[in-house]
Amino acid sequence: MLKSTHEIDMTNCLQGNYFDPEIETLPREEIRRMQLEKLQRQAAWAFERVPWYRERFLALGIKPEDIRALEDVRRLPFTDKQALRDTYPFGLCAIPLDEVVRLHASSGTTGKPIVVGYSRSDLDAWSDCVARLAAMAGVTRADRVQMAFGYGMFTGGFGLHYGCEKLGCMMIPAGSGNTERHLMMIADYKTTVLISTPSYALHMCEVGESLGFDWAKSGLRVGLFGGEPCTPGMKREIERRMRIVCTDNYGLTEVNGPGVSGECLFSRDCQHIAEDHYLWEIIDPATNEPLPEGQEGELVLTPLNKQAFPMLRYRTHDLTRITTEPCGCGRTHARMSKVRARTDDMLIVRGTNIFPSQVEDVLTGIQGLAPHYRIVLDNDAGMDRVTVMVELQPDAFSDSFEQIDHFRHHIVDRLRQALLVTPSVKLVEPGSIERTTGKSRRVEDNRKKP
Ligand code: DLL
Repeated sequence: MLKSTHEIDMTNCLQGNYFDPEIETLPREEIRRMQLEKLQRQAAWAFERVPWYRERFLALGIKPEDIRALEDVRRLPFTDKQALRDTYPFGLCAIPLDEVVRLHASSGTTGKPIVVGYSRSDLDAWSDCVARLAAMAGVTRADRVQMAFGYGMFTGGFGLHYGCEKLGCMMIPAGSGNTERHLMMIADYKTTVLISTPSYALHMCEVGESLGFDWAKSGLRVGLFGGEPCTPGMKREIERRMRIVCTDNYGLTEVNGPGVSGECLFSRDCQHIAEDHYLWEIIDPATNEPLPEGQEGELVLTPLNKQAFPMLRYRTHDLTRITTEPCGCGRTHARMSKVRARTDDMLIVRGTNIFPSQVEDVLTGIQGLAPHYRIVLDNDAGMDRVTVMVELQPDAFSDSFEQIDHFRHHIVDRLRQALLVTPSVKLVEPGSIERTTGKSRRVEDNRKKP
């Protein structure tokens, strides 16, 4: 049976496939009432049990009782990665360590990882959030879900595993790597749902195609992708090649892991935030002031049910915008737009600010380019230089030097218009940019500091 993008079976994806309908369709005033109660409880919990928070409350001259309205969240202190580093490994823990039943960690770019612990009830709440996002993407208990994240300190593997298991799916814990074995399992076990980063899914497409794997004949129908940005171009590409519905889910270790938000099949470019578990704010990262609904800014999250490692106003550094407008799926929880950039991934090149997502937008809009690229920065010649290395699609390859060079100039022009900086462009052979089984690394900054 041939599946085309238009023939994708959406039966399970339509309205009604809720994990917890009562909570997911709660009127907004009731969501806010519930959030306030939980916020008051979390503030008191952190104040009473974590010296780091108590000190911050006292320094700000506030007490948990000062939280009388949801807007009072702004009176609470922010938490950031540095707080977790300063208190490494267990300084932010609010319960006796013998009640912590799991640890996860996220590797930072420098030094020690940040560590978070979970109580039994934290794990329960976490898997509810994940079961919900899977249901939103149309996954049901009839699905066979193949895991391509590693089972390790990264929250992706265990987090999505236990959530989908809670939904009642058949979990296939294949783990990361060994793409050929993944393909064999998809075929033999009639896997219907794949969990991975979007970049690994693209890599799977390539390996599959090189081995003659017939995606149309596979039973795969949904991708639960996350852990890194998925551009509209990547999404289209994966849907076309794997012939599946490609959905995106978002989360971060500090506030549990995956499960903060997930995509429903009505508003494909947004993700519903689990508002009974997370209070969100959008702030201007430069002034820390709140921004009006709909405006892009930094997402700040306060988990509302976290026992072991409570986090108040965690600065995610992720840029997004949020709407509370009703959604066609019937869910009332707010929706965040896809995270495309972080406040800290901005590159300053000769005084001009560049986001890697701007480069990606240009490249994915040009026919003949594969969605595999790398931005390399250096200052060997005394001045910042940007080189964009990008792969050609096999059918865009040409023996004519003039033709390739003309194409390259066209890409340089398009990048210059978007970035206001002129990069060098290197067109490289299909398959030559390193593939990863996890999150992809797009930027290589080799600039020497003065
Ligand atoms: O990546 C948790 C996760 C695992 C989410 C699997 C979804 C699926 P960390 O390793 O702590 O946790 O990285 C968190 O990754 O602040 C974002 O910058 C980025 N990120 C995660 N999911 C998405 C997404 C996990 N769907 C950091 N879109 C976050 C864009 C994402 N960025």
